[in-house]
Amino acid sequence: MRTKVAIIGAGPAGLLLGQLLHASGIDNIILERQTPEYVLGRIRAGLLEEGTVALLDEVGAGTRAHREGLVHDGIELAFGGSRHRIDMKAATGKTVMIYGQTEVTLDLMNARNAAGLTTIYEASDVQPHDFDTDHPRLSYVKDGAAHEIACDFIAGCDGFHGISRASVTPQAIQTFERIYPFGWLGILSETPPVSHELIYNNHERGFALCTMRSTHRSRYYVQCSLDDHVDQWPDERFWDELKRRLDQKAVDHLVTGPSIEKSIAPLRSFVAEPMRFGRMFLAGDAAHIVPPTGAKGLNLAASDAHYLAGALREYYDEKSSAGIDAYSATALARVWKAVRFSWWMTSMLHKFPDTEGFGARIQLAELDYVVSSKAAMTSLAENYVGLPF
Ligand code: FAS
Ligand code: PHB
Repeated sequence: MRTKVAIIGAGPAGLLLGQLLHASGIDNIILERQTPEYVLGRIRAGLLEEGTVALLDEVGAGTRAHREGLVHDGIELAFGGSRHRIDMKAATGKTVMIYGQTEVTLDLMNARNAAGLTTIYEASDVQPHDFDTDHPRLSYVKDGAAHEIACDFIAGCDGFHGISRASVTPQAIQTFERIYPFGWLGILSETPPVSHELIYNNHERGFALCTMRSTHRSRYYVQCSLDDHVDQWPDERFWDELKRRLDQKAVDHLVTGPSIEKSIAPLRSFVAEPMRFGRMFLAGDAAHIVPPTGAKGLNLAASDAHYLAGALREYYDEKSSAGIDAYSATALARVWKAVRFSWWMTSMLHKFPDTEGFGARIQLAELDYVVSSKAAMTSLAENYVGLPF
């Protein structure tokens, strides 16, 4: 088999890249190790920047998001027993959209199928080869048979635990990492959200986030120990702990119900540099991970896909390598700003082992400054709605 761009991974990065390339007439094939159902079953992000929605529109996969997504003008920060609204639309003219990653992935899968593009699911032992030559290729196994795909370029969109970054010689890559001493325990429930916008809570017992997937499906997170296991958190314990971290108005409006999904995600900041190795490029979680506090993970996957598709379009249409030569630096410039913002939000809102005294006062001073300064609120808002591509 031969294609121009061989993509590893059918998550948001791979699927969006595939559609952007298709829109430019650039042939591509996606290899995915899981089934479509497994990929759709992963409950992850829920908030889209306007730029991400615009990319879905660009590839003809935004219709349902506009119909079903919830457009939010602001968020609330709760600390010290009171809530403070950050009016992001007033500060930036931009909004965000609540629309689950599962739905984004489904819409992109449907767009890809409608275009008759090739996605090989349950492809095992995917291996990138010779990406430091002009003849890169992918090998994989499907139904017990070995296969190869010759290509011009490889896009590693295979997430944090994928094969693409792992295939780079250690001397050629530099990584930067911060692992946080806690995780997020998330629950999905068919209950109306506690508020019409998101509430980020700094509490002495730990962080809590009230978010949603629709007007009848809520998503809540509480900061938990890395030693915790989901089995230790029956629904009743989750709801009790959440109530202890929310202000009274939120507690009064909270509708509890059985969990339809419950999981614990560890939090880390991670960046691999560069994001290009000869004829192999990394995009999305394959290259970087952010703590979900800033809602950036999925949106960074989208901006990487945007940059990489533009670079490859320039290569094929204008016979110029300027775009692909600049891809890594261009993508990393936006990645690091999002990594900084996600680290800052996480540092400001979570209970850290050493924040009993001085650290806790600094957090409250930071929060008090943010909600009482137009400049500080605008800075938070412009990062949250998404910096320009
Ligand atoms: P993905 O991990 O989504 O997709 C990679 C794909 O590659 C997967 O389908 C995988 O099966 C496939 N793959 C891996 N190795 C392969 C191989 N060797 N061969 C073939 N295929 C392979 N972000 C937010 O903004 N907000 C959140 O609340 C949030 N919560 C999260 C919770 C969890 C538990 C996790 C893990 C992430 C969360 N994220 C969140 C971040 C998440 O949304 C990612 O940013 C997003 O999935 C990135 O998309 P991709 O880069 O496509 O990676
Ligand atoms: C979510 O809806 O899952 C979500 C929203 C905002 C975040 C993190 C998660 O910062």
